Amino acid sequence: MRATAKANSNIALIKYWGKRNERLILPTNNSLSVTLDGLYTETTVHFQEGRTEDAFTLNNEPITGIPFERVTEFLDIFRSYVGKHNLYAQVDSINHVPTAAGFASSASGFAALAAATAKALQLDLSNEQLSKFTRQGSGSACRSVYGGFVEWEKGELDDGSDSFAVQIAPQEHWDLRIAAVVLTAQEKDVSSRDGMKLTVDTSLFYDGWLAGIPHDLQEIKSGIAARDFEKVGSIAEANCLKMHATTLGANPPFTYWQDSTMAVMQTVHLLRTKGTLAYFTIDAGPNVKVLYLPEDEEQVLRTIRQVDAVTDIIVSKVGDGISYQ
Ligand code: 2P0
Repeated sequence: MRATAKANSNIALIKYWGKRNERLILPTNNSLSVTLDGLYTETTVHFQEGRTEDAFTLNNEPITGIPFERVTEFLDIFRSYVGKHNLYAQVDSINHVPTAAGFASSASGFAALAAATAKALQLDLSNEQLSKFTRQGSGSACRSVYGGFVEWEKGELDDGSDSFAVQIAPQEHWDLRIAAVVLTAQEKDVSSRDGMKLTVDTSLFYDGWLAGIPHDLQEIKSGIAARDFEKVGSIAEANCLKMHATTLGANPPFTYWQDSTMAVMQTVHLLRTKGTLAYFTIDAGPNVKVLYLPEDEEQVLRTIRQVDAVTDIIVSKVGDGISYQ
């Protein structure tokens, strides 16, 4: 009853931003992501008869408090599924994702945890089923089950049985690069979970956000199918800006951006005015991810490194889905 799984992180080009059910983690809109090969989590789950509670280490450190509770509550979902309510596990994770603001370690973390748990329990799950389990740990994680380009279907049903991710194009479909730009920024003070809830509950702009989703999804999917980088990049950047606009219409208003965030955004615009196709996207934190084509790598990285606040750049290719050791 022991298994190890590795899951890559992912970056949303069409953002998940808001829940219609917080307990089951059901979203208000479909989202679409690229799986990243350079940022991943490896997790071993070992269920042992006779254990009286779970234990969790992250990067070899014992973890308690809320992060531990999220893991053990997630294991409860599997325990209920198999009807073994007193079967506890040792969970050991190694995170290869910088925990700095805006990098979704929860995506690779819960995908690796779900996959290792299912395998340790010898469950023979389809990717759709695994994605549904994973979703209940963290929404964006349900997309990390797959490699390549992935859409999370929000579903319509109250029980969440039709809310899971599907692959829309494999890793080999398109060789894109995604640079995660690390900034000398403060840790975010509004978590993505709290930020999206405040926005759904109070933002005057939230209806506008939802209204734009069908168009953005349709356009980006046709752009991915045609490998039209200008189309995909511009839709992704605009979608990110609309997501962040909702936070300014919330009560109280807030933003994830800092001076350094805007400095990188402006540098990406400058690259485009000089003829290099590069586009940014930003999650619930100050850091920026930049999309570009392999042939532009040197130009893009050299230009971004010139921004004062940039401390590191982590380059990813399009990654694959879950794997097992
Ligand atoms: C995304 N984000 O699509 C969006 C864009 C942040 C901005 O998914 O509450 O950690 O665990 O479902 O998945 C981050 O939120 O939130 C996120 P929960 P999650 O990637």
